[in-house]
Amino acid sequence: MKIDVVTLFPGMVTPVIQESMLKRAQENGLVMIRVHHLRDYTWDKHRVADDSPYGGGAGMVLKPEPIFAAIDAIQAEGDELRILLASPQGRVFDHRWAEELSRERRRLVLLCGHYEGIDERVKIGLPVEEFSIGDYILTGGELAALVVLDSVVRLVPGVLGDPDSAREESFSEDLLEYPHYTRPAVFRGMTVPEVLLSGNHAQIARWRRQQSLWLTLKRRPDLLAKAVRLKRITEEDKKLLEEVK
Ligand code: JF5
Repeated sequence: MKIDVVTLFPGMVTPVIQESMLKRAQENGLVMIRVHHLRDYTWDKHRVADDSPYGGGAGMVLKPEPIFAAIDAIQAEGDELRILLASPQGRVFDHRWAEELSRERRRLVLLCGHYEGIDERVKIGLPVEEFSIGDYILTGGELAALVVLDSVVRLVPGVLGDPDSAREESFSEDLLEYPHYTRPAVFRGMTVPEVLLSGNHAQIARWRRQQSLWLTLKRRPDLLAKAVRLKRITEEDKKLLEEVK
């Protein structure tokens, strides 16, 4: 899978893709991530990619030419593109969308706006899909692009290297994760639940499912209601919940 990030601030993106899972995914040839500096697609003396808004007002707006030039340059390599633009006005990004993008055959381009925004002609003249990572305002699209990048790449087959975790994830879809523990068994007087030390795998699975259901009911009742509607909650699950209530 090929992913390109187009930004005026490559320094915000490059160190992140050089660490941890994103680094390994690239080393293993599962994804190719490239970062493009918008300034490299300017030709004026001072290489400016932004300008003040027509009609007045505070701040700067990203100019259309460098963005179109960057997209043209990526497209010239011959791949079909799917262009995503971070924006508070976009469709809310979620795990379903991440799964869909992880199966995308086209090259993904994450376009990062900055400052007050991006010249509207980018949205008119390029086939961009706007996505939002939530109801708050960021300084720029870089952090939002990294959120999408991370959540998509971890779903690319082979990246997590553990087919078990993907299967477990789909089983517990729409529920919050159960609590996790590692050594030591006692830390500052806090103990690990007995069942996790028992070696009884059926009991452990039951406890974890019960914890997930309970935590979801308490913290995210909207998610539990959805799981019930989608018939992802079994009669056994209902018994587990009654028991813990
Ligand atoms: C951005 C102009 C884009 O602020 C966001 C954002 C908030 N939720 N999801 C995305 O995007 C960055 C900032 C300014 C355009």
